[in-house]
Amino acid sequence: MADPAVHVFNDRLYIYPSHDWESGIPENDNGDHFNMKDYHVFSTDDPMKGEIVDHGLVLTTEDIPWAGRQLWDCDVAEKDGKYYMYFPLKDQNDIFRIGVAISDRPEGPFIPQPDPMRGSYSIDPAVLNDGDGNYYMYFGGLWGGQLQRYRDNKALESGATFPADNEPSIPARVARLSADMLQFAEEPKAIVILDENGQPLTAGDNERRFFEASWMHKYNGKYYFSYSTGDTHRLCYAVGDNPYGPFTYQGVILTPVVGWTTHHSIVEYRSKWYLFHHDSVPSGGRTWLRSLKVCELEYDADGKIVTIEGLD
Ligand code: FUB
Repeated sequence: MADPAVHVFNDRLYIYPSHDWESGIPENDNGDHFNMKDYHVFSTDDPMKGEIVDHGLVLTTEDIPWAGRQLWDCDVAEKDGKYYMYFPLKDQNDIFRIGVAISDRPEGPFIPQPDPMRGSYSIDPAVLNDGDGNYYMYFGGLWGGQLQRYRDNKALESGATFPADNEPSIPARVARLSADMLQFAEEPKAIVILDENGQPLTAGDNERRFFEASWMHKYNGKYYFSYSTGDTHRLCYAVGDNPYGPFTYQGVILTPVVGWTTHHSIVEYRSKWYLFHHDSVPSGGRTWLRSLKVCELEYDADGKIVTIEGLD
């Protein structure tokens, strides 16, 4: 399992990972080897030492009418007693879109909507419940995640375009969700990450710029946007005053792990903070066969996250 999205529902931790398997597809920069086709849900009341319950198969591509291939990182949000699973999946034209599936229970099974979200694109949806009735989706991913194919929420006629190294990097996106949780309530906006001089991170700043795997959590009233730097294999974060940003770069949460991808979620449970992530140690480094990990996460007195060593 990989790409854990973790939330507390009814005082229990629910883990929504991707489900890796050995499909035999050769590895390439488009991530074709991540050929996942279903999800399981897990739960526990003690992430470090407790029993982890596997709630079984909760959604498969066979149930999704518009499915092409590659069910990547999902997330789940609760509203008014219903649970909404957001998942990226390539449609039958091999374009990533984001779909929604609904359940009455956090452990599923989830019933998919007949069509993807209108205007959705790219991968890795992560949803913040801001606690005031508003829910925000953060999404996007470069290379195989296709984010480089879009500008201003429109597909580029020229196909993929990457900025020059000294230009602002391609940003993640955020959009508030509609009251029924099924669509964007507004045009997605760019997540701007500023450096220590108040300038947007540049495309050439590979060790700090956004690549994929958005996550958002709140700590002491601040908004912590965290993400993977992809080809430099770090989990980094930036802090802002509101769900849209801008966010100012703060540092590294997790140094590189075994395996190409790095992906995470951060959650508070029973007064402790946890980092969930994955690596490819149990599969002997096969980057498409990942396993979940969890450790405690600490903040210093200034609210900075203490960096965790990925190879520990
Ligand atoms: O699991 C497939 C992709 O790999 C995810 O969507 C990315 O975040 C990376 O972990």
